[in-house]
Amino acid sequence: MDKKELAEVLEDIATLLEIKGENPFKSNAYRNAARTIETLEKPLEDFQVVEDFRGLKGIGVSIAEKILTLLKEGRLPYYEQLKASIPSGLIDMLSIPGFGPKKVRAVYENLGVSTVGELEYACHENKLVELAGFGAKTQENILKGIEYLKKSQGRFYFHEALDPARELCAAMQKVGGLKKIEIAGSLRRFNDTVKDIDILASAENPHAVMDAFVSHLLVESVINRGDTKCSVRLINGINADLRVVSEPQFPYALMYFTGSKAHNVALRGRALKMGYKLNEYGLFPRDSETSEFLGSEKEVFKKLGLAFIPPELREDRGELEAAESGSIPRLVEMSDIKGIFHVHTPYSDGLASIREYADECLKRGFEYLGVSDHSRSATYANGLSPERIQKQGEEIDALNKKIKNFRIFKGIESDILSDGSLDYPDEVLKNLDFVIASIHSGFKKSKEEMTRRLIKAIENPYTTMLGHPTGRLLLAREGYEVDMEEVIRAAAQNGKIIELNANPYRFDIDWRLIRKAVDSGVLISINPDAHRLDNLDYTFLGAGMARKGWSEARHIFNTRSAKEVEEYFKKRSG
Ligand code: DGT
Ligand code: CA
Ligand code: ZN
Repeated sequence: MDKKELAEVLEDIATLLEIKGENPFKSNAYRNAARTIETLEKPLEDFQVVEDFRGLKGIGVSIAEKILTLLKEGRLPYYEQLKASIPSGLIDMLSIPGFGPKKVRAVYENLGVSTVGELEYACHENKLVELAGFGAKTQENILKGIEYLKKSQGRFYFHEALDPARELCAAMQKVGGLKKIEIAGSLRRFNDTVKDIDILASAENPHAVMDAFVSHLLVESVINRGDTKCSVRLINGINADLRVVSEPQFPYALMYFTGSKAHNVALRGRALKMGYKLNEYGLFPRDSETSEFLGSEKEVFKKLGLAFIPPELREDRGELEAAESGSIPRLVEMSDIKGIFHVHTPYSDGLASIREYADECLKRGFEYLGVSDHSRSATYANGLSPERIQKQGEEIDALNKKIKNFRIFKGIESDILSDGSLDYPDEVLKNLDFVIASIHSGFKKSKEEMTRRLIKAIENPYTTMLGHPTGRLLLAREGYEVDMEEVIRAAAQNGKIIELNANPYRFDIDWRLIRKAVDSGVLISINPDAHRLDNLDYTFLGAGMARKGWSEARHIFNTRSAKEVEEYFKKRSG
């Protein structure tokens, strides 16, 4: 058990106690202990007896004993009994956005509601309108939350599926006689979330490939296995399907299983008009049972009078027309990206130092780095006072002198305050190279107010880019309500950049809106929003999402060279 897991158990205990309505001091004690453990500097090995915890904030004898039991035995009877003492449906309810332990307890005690389904029913019967602490508006929000939960259930974050999919493919690649292997489905199309992993292979010996698949370390159980298809459940809960087809069938099957369904339907319709039947087995001239023999997707598209359509664009959003008229864009690639903005250092809530980020950027072939810690209103994230901005600036100046062929830009991620203004006076902002303006609090305003607030931030002459413009957290929280088309228009008018926050829990701005933004002439910056070194990997995911939004290199701000970026910033500050 590591610190994080330990902290999670303590946090869970606090939540369970709250649901049970026990003394708030008790649940707070566990919550504080969780925080202490999470930020502990000493290794857990240093804690062997209760005395070792002396002096640690929030950890008394009773909690210390429980921690020791967890560390020694990997389980805690107290925790297990606590869990068993309340209906499990109550814990499920906590997944409803905005529905915390106190609300769970209130509906359980007063309405006898103990599952998400019952809660939905109770909302439909207006039972929450009269309940103390609730009301019509809250009831409406709960229903929205349940709707959201239902939609997102059974879906996973993109990177959670991509990493194991790649490992599975790598293992199968080692099997002799393997001809082709590709990830298909929503993963190949770079959807922001996915239901499962689809892999397609062709091989001389399908059974050997399937053996490698089902016996992989990441596989928890085999759901079923036939001659050409098998399905497994991975240890992280994601299902993976492998299909093995003949080599001539491969391009057709790849197209089919890449989807999307809507794209397939449109493509099949086009084929039909041209006198063909198209399916996962082949492309059949009318009245023939023998497929055309075409070696790749590219050739199949060509036969249908189309240029190759990159998988990211296969969503039936005009890609067939573009492929017919030869106007499929040359989509941005990772290799076009020359630097990154938006990293957090220990000055606020990040874990890697400026120097470490710079070295890592150099290693990755980048020319520059833009540091942007949180601003002073973000007290929870240790936001920077003007003095500390100054100090960080001095550190950056020194590093810029020391590190050759690299440039570190000084920035800040400024909170957008509730009235739309930025978090520092102009005297502070004017010394920075760039400002990312983001909303981190006050989500619950009306759509009009939110839109006005964002536009005011965009109009601020010191704002360089708008950070994670809708504030959404995929599978967890819908973004605040905002008229993004108006925001995009304002960004275009004011010559401001919009961030594509490449953190896979956000992917914000949404890919559908990226296309709108670039068509309106707005530059997009693919920002990892890194809080640790390996978060720089997010840049790759962001590039995929930008591709899905039909972006070319010229649409992406950080495909520019360090020199071009410097000039851009200079021109802005006049
Ligand atoms: P997901 O898994 O929900 O994230 O999205 P996909 O697109 O990976 O969907 P999935 O796994 O159900 O199916 C993979 C592909 O197979 C899908 O993109 C298109 C194709 N496909 C599946 N069912 C049908 C169907 O009923 N009709 C057509 N035309 N294609 C289908
Ligand atoms: Ca899929
Ligand atoms: Zn940030």
